[in-house]
Amino acid sequence: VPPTEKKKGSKLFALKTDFLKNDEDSIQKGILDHVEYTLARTKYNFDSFSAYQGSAYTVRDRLIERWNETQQYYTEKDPKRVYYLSMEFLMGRSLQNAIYNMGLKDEYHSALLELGFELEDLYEEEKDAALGNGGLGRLASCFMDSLATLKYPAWGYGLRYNYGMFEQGIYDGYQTEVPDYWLVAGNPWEIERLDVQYTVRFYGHVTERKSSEGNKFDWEGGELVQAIAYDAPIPGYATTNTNNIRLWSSKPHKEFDLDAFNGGNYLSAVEAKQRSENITSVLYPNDNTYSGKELRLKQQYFFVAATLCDIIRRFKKNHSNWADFPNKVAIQLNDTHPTIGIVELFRKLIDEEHIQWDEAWQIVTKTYAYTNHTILPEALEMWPVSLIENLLPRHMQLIYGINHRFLLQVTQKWPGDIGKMRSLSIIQEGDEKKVRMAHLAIVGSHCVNGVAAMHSELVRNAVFPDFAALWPNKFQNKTNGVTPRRWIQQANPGLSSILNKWLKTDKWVTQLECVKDLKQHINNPELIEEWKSVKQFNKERLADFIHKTCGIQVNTNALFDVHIKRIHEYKRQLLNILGVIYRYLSIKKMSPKDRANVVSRVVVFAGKAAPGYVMAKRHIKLINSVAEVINNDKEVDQYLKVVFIPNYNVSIAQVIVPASDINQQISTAGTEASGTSNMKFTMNGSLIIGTLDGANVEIAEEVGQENMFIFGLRTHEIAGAREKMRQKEVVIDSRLQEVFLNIELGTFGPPEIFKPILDSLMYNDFYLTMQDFPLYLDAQAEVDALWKTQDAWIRKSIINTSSTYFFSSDRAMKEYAEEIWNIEPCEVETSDYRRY
Ligand code: GPU
Repeated sequence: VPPTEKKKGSKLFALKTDFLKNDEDSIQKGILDHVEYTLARTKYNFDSFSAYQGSAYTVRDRLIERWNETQQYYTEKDPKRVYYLSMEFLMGRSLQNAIYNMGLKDEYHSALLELGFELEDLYEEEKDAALGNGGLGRLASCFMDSLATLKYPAWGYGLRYNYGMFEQGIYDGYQTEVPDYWLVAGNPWEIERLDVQYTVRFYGHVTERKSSEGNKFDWEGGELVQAIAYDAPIPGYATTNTNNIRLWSSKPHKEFDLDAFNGGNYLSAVEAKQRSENITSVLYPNDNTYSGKELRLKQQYFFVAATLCDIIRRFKKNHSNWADFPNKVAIQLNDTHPTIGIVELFRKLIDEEHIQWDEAWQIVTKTYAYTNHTILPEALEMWPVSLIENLLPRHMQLIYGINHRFLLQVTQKWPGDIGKMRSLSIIQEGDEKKVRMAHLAIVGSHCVNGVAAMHSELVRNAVFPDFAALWPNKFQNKTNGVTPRRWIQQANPGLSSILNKWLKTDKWVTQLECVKDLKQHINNPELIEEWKSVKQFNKERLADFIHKTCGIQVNTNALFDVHIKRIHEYKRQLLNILGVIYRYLSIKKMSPKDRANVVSRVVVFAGKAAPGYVMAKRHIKLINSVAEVINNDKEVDQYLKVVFIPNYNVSIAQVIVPASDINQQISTAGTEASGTSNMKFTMNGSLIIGTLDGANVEIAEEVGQENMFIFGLRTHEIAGAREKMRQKEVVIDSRLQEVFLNIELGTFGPPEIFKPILDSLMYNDFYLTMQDFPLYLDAQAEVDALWKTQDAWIRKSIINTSSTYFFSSDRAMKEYAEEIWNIEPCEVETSDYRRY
């Protein structure tokens, strides 16, 4: 062919179907190539960690292909997209998830076996990505898995913290915190995008300029910081669709202050620039509490400023009419953390795009929706006006304007009612004026949702009743969900095989409603036997882990009683450990004959306390002190063991959840917004001992209360019970008195250590631990009774698993897509025939 006839790019087009092959040999070659050319090690001799890395890079290659195909396809089709803005993504490990979702488990298994490695062992080489605290961050990750699996055009946006959730150690029973510099081991799951960078401004001043079309405002000066994008591909299950989580990292901006450098102080000028990197240094380790630090506000603004630049750039590729923006873009705020993004979009529309106030505000509110994750007052974010004024002067002006117009609406609805104005205002008056971020989020969104039916009721009727009266249609419920891929298929292979066998299909992985059919076989002794042996296998796996990490030998025939979550007074680990003490004292007092009837238990705790949360840390110390005494008491050896597993994280949860017989969901009624571990446990056939709080209520509706152990005060009884407590009318249960007495007498170590805990109960038992204590013991007695009839227990366990359809994050994401975002699936028509 003469050169002139060669079409530009024709070679590239011909290559378009030339994807990496997924057979065993190609994968194996890929692994060896990465060991040699990416890791620069010899392929004739490498260790497990290198094998993990090599495997991860081959997976990454395949993810990148799919990612490119997906994004190209979305660009072509231009569907409405959803952007999930979250300060936290608690991803855990990625290798197993990606291999399973791409359907390449067998290929990887045999490719690695020939190289001398077990795929399952390599999973353990991976460090958890822990860019989140707890439920809220893990929810975001489950949602991302479901969005990709359901083929929704979705993006996650967040921050790439250099330090994730701290690593917890336990020394002398106390929690210690070690920074989690997770990137030191390298991160094959991220793609650095040096071509995607934006500049973010802080501080500075606003200049008003007169103009014929009204005055213009310029935000100038201050400090500039650079945001760099890092992408993590999110593969859907059994689909080419591969979405993206884009995380921002802060870097010094190239512009510098010449005077500072010329002033002869070069080193300190460099140092000043270097400080911009601090913004994305560390994840704030608070769960359900507001910390009020300026750096946190900087993180929030940095996050949304970069994200909006990116979203708008993508929108502008195909559109020039701003009225189309809400038809192409839905933005979901994961709690109030990214709420300043409402003002940022508004600022860009007004100051940069020169759109009129009312029209701009319409665009903003049609675009945003806000999810509330807690009603605990200490978690509600309220930034001092002075802080925002200084850091984001233009935003503060706009917030005043937004509030002014909003309060006009309030006056129209309730003329002359100053009280209503005061309580609804975005600005809280007082010695120090504050911006109520939840109010700003409600005013700036078209939809506000809670995360479980009961929680959404409380959001509407107890926390924001006036907003609900003003905008009754704005409030919705979207009960949380968790992904059955990670939490059944990957975490519990034994259960997966049972499901595949008895349902005669593996469709349940994406259509969890299939598990209902398991109920037909509930009385089949073969199923019951298989169920028992899978649970036994999982318990042995956990027992090994406990032995490795804590040096404690536990009896795998015992009932595994599990309480794993952040340590918080409202979650009441204290109620549990006080119950354990009572159990211990009872066994000690028993005759040998009575002891023969005792149900052996292994009580497992795990969870981190915020480093500044003194009381929660004391609860950890109490648990460990009690464990120490019990585990070293030969007399109770076969009946009771207490284990605190340190450094709880996603991958540890994947081992604990499938091994549990019962799980504790015992928050004071009305305090836990939803809970999501309750869903994971139920899927894995663990029975809940719990209060009617959060999603437990809906789990009880699906599973049936007779298949759980529900106890305790109800939400509507809480106010009365608190009043009773304040009036000192509570009679302390005699069994609890005995527990207190033993703590005070030093049975579990120097009593002064635990005095603050007992005092907190005696002077202000806000979470009503004492009033629920007798009811809790009754429920635990029921647990023991049922355990003695193993087949009845197993049947209830099967019923739990088979009733969990509703708690799949697939269901949750469909509801969000249809009822809030108005988006549709956009299935990639893959150009590679070999895939799906
Ligand atoms: N949650 Br607010 C967190 O994990 N961290 C937070 O800062 C806030 C809420 C949790 C809720 O406590 C839990 O009940 C809920 O299931 C979860 O968010 C996801 O909605």
